[in-house]
Amino acid sequence: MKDQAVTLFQSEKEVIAYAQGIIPQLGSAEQLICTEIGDGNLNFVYRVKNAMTGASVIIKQAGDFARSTQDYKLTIDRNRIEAEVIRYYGTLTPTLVPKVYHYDADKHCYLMEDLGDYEIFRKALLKREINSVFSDQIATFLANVLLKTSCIGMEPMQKREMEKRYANPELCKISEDLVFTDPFTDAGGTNRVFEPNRDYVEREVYGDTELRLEAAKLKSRYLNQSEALIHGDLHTGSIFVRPDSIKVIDPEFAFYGPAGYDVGNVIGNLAFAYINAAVTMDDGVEKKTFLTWLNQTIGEVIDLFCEKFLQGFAKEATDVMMRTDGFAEWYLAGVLSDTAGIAGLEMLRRTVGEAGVEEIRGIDDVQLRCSAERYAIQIGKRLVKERDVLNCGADYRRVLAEVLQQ
Ligand code: SR1
Ligand code: MG
Repeated sequence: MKDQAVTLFQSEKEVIAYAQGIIPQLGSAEQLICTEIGDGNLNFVYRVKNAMTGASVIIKQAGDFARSTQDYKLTIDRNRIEAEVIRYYGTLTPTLVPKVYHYDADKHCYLMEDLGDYEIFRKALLKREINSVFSDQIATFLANVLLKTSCIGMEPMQKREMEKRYANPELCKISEDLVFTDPFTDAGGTNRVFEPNRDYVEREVYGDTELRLEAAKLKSRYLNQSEALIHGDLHTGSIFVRPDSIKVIDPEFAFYGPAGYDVGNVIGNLAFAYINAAVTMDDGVEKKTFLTWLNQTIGEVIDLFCEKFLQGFAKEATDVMMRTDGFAEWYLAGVLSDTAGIAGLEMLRRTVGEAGVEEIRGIDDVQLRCSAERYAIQIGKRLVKERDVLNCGADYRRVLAEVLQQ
């Protein structure tokens, strides 16, 4: 991708004029209100809404730097990848992603459906909202995407074309550093270790040579295992929820990588919600109900994913060799090993690394935050080290229960 001039929208008025030009049905410019609603690390997100009719659209624009840090100069091509991948996922699971209306390479932005009646899952979990469709719908999304973009559901020639189209080296470099390297080396001193836990982190993370070796093996899988068009950053901030529906957003880190990366990110981030609730909620019925649901949900995501993956495999696999008895189970075992390993790495990196999560960094009480971090580190280490024997939902629930002693 050649260098391209990067000019961000300069005012809300400019965004309104732009949106109105692309979608005149929104109404006249005087009726439109624009609000910047981006709360992520990288992009600018605008909602343009007609105050009278309620018609609205979301515009997501990529700049050439991260909002959260100047450490990463970023390609704006990630905006193309994101828009195209949402559209592609939409052909596989139409109800589980937003509709993309328009992509504009010159303005490095795209326009999509406003999911105004949804909320970010991380926020819903922090409000202790129970969602009874999440596990089933995310498992459907994962099984569909991870099968249908892989060598099982796609012809090799098409898959190789897709690998080129979505190579995404700059965004992968961020994950190579933040997920697989810095949490174990603190190279560049960019980790954000909570001072009261520094000795603990130095002993349990930096000082654990077995953990470092397993993280290195997982890094080589990330670099070499071109299995499926993965989302690449499927944490609970990349999922919108409503009581009856979920939508996956933000696949700007998408590339052909190990399928277990996405499943692992979902699990790791659900575990953060679990730890936060376990540590900060007052004992009582609400806490018990929420933790029971979350614990079941973690197990269900794994078990439903396996079920749907194997069902889908039977329908999708056409290659004579891949239809060999035992192949589907062998392939799934590899995905599950990566799932546990990545869930563990996500927990470690979001605790000690540069990019944290609100469930940990938002805990004000020093003692409670220390406890939450230690739980996350211990769960993370076990998931990484025991990844080859964590094969079903009950295995994850057991690890959670053993570490939190609940
Ligand atoms: C510099 S980007 C930091 C983090 O935010 C994104 O959502 C990814 O998780 C990345 O690691
Ligand atoms: Mg994101």
